[in-house]
Amino acid sequence: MGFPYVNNRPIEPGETKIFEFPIKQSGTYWFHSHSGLQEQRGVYGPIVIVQREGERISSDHDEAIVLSDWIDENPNEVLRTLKMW
Ligand SMILES: [Cu+2]
Repeated sequence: MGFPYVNNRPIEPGETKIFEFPIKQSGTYWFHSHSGLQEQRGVYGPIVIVQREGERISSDHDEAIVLSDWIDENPNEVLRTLKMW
């Protein structure tokens, strides 16, 4: 819901921010941080928006699985290396 210093001020550590926005479609999406290299450090996850009514797939339960690549290197070091090329 925005970028720090572009359309929002950063959310400080320990602070809570509630975003309100109209939901126009259902589906599985993901959220991720745009602060520094937090996304590369794992600040991301799934968001599942279930439609209120209409046709639904019947199941016992749903699970969201997030697949990602990972490197044990410091993200700042990875970025520094990428900028060398
Ligand atoms: Cu993004």
